[in-house]
Amino acid sequence: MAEARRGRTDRTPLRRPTGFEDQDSHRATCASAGILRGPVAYDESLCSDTHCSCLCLLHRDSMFPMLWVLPMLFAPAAALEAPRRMQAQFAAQAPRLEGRLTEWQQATPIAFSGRPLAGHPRHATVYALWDAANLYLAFDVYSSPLQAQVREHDGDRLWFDDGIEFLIDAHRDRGTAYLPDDFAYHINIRNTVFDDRGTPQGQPDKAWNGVARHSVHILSDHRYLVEVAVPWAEIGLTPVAGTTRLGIDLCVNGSDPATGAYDYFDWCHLQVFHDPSGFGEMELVG
Ligand SMILES: [Ca+2]
Repeated sequence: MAEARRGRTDRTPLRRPTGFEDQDSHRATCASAGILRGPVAYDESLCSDTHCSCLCLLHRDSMFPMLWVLPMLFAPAAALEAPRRMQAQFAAQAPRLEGRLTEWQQATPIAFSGRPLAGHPRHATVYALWDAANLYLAFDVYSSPLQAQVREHDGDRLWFDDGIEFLIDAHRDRGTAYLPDDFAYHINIRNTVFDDRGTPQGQPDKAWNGVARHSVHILSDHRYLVEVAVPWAEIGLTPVAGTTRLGIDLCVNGSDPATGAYDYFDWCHLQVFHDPSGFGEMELVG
């Protein structure tokens, strides 16, 4: 995933991929690690482009050891902000995941947006509900013309398809390591999933497969709805209104079918996605 909130000071330095010997393998390593996926991360010109943080690390260490420090010294106020917050409302009636937005009106939605992609505006509204069995999320997304290629579970490059992601830090540790209480779902508009969970070593493991229920409804050429029910047993918490809080980020991926241009936008403006220190917070209410 790619740029946003440059010069953050509220996190440890970007995770350095290891084992790369040239720029192509470096990019591949970043991609497989889920780091800095974005249009800039795959542009051949990026080795000299400060928009590509993964490649900047290469340059930072070898060529410009001081220049990259300066933006961090003058980080915008947003970098010092408290975590973003949202609420999940208790669901008097569980949503059926059948594409009915009316079932989500009991929630307090949040909205976030991205840069236009191929001239098309992009934004998302996310609804969160809960009951004793599940945490429920619904993503109502507007984007460029929709496309998706990946049909295999845990298929490579699924995040280049139109689709959504959410990442959860169940214990709200807000650490930089991606631990076993941290997990992520990527769901493209074919309703295909790439899911992973953290390990004791702090790395995402795509061999983990979750059991969340999910559905996708295409509402127009530019709009779709993804609904998800994540069991609390999978999250590893017993939900309590007014007490339970999760670390969470919400993301939308998209590629323009005419140009192939890719971009994402996320609620928390993460720079490294498998890094719970940048996640926002969700409180259960109701
Ligand atoms: Ca998996």
